[in-house]
Amino acid sequence: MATLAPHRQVGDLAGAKISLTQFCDAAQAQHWFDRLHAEIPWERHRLRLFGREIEAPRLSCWIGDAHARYIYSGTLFTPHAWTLGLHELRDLLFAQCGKSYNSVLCNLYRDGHDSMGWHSDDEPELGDAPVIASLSFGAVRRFQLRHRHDPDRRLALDLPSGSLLVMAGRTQQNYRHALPKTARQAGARINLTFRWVYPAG
Ligand SMILES: O=C(O)CCC(=O)C(=O)O
Ligand SMILES: [Mn+2]
Repeated sequence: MATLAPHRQVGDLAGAKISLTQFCDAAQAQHWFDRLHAEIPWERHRLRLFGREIEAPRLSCWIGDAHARYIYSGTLFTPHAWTLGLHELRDLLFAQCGKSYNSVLCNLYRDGHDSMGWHSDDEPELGDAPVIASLSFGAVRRFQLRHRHDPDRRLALDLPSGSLLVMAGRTQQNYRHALPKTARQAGARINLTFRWVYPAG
């Protein structure tokens, strides 16, 4: 796997452990995009934000082993069963990175208006130092990361189709990340964040 250069890196990213590599080539990425677009039962998730319920600005689906229940934005998600394609990708990630995952949050950004706000994936069921593997297929979108307290520690990466971003170590404790809207013309993009969820209790 080739290592891609970060698009822009500002300041010192101490306390974050991030790597960006190419998972597959452009033709394979297009194949995965088409297959996952058709195969995943996309849903409109409702999120709780500052006491109000809003519709998430993207389509999503929580998929995983039956016990991999996950509370996200104040809502408990019981996983859908693995699709064949996602199961295959889970096995490929294990072969390439040696990491096992029991769940994946799938997001479909239909165009540049769809987005994800600033957050950390720091729910207790992910453990202290989760290793989150994020695969992107389709339109290139900018991913931003910034330290919780130090504005000089931030990073912006344009994530190409077929890329694999891994966030590990104390990244979630120390940083937040986001996928902002873009005014530029953008086609659809699928992002998969593979996670290991510890069973409740
Ligand atoms: O779409 C992305 O690249 C980020 C997705 C993300 O942060 C998440 O699913 O928690
Ligand atoms: Mn996230």
